[in-house]
Amino acid sequence: MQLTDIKSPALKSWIQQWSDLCTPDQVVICDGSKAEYDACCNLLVKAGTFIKLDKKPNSYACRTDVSDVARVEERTFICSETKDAAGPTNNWCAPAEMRVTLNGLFKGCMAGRTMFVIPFSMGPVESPIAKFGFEITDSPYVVANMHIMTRVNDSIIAKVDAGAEFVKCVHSVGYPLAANQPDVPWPCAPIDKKHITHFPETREIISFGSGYGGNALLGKKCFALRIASVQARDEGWLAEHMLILKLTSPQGEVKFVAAAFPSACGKTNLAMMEPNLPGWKVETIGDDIAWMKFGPDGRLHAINPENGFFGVAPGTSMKSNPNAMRTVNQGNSIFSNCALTLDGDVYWEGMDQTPENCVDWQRRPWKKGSTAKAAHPNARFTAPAAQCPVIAKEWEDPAGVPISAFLFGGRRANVVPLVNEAQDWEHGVFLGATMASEMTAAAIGGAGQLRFDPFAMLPFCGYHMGDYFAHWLTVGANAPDPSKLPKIFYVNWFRKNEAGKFVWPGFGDNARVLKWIFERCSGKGQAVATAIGNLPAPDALGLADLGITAADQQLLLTVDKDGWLAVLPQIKAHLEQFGSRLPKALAKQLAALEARLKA
Ligand code: SAT
Ligand code: MN
Repeated sequence: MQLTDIKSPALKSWIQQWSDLCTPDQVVICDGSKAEYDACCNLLVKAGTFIKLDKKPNSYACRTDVSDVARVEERTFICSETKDAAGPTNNWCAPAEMRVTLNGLFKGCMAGRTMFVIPFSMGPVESPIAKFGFEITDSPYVVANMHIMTRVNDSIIAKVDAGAEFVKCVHSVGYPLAANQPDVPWPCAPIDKKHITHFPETREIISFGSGYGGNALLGKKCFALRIASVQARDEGWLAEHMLILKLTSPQGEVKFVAAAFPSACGKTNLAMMEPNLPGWKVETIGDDIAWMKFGPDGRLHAINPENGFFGVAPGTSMKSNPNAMRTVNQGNSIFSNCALTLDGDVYWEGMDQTPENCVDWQRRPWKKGSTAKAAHPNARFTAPAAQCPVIAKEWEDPAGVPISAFLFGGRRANVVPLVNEAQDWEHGVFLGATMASEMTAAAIGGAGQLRFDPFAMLPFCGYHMGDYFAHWLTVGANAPDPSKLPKIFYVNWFRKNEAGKFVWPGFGDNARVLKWIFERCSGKGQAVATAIGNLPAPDALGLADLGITAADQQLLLTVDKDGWLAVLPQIKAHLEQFGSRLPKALAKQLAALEARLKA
């Protein structure tokens, strides 16, 4: 396919305009084929970016520049027309001003490189919940990863020619090549030149200077969360930072659950969990993002807009997440910033076996027992979702799956019990809006200070967070049948006792909590109403065989009123930052919680 074959004037002129500015050597319209994927990987092997693995079929290890290893939140901007529209939790820049900056940065930035134009769909192409995007990029690493993470398909061009909408994504590594200048294995720009920018009103993403993860694979956080959250607000649906799982009871009854947790709280592990409960089954729909709309049945239906997993490698093992290991072991995967074993496999901290020797993520020799990390802590695997041995058969259903329950949670050593059911939708929105994790002693603020991450959307909401809360309330209020709204729960797998030990085993035993949630959604499952919500009745979780002491069970299953009263001022201060845009209903919820705790 050539640029001249594209009929849509909007698409064609957009590509032409960027190619004129970036001056690449050539423009390639991608088709999503296996041949194209292989060609990109071969190109990357030749460039020294990729190393083909001997031990995993069709898989590659990749090392980035040491300065380009994670998302850069301080270089991420929401360029809405007004600062107020971006709200207090986003970096804002006036769109006109940012466009001047970006024009300067992009001028000639693809010299000596190929400009790829990637047509992709977030979600199954035929789904009424899916959306299309085009990503312009000068990085074959991005093309290869987008092949796994999204549905790259040139049939989307005909749909856009026929009038379908698309989100415009532009990316450059920001490392032009002069004539005869040799390339480096990981081209990128210095930190002060990196810009991850979003223009919500025009549904545009423009990203400069980084080749990594969420900075460069623009379908993921930039489109599927920051831009999609704005589309969802405008169009009356939800774009959320949530895993989606399918839960089947021993009787064969099925419920779908979506869960929002901040980074490093085990979303991928929960999505692929092997239950420690005979007869119960967990299968995966998605591990990071959920898009949800009401279906004709009046229920909220979710799709996973992604096509693969971009999972954190360190800590992933046959013990913590066997199904993730089985997924990557099938091959067809890209490993970024992992260590390389001498026999051509990857290694990371927390894996089941540690090799005597390997080459670390910075290409230095590494020995077992070394204090330095072999893999970067944010090392990632990119793997096709279809390869997951527990992928649910419904995962590509264009209609999405009907959600019965939402789970929210964070890492809380104190105060917050194992599981708590919201009294109703509005109370559930309050729980989502006040989601928090404790900061460790190492972080600024110190131990015991809460870091609030509402709905796990803090770095991903493309507009004012106060308006986002209001949107959640509106979705509940406008539900075609309020009795069919998902029930909302708050969970905490990370409670510790006075000895500083985790009191909940987690992992496969989290299924016991899922079981109770399942039963609550069926109108069964015993609960007691408390000041903070509905907690499992004694024995409702059936913990007898877990060997948890009575004192520790108390921590998991009762309300620490003094602890709650002590954190209320932090919750209050958190909500107050949204000023007049904090929905009245949430201020009311806070006052009611305080009254119940003091009663
Ligand atoms: O780099 S990503 O944004 O894709 C992953 C993450 O940081 O959560
Ligand atoms: Mn995520």
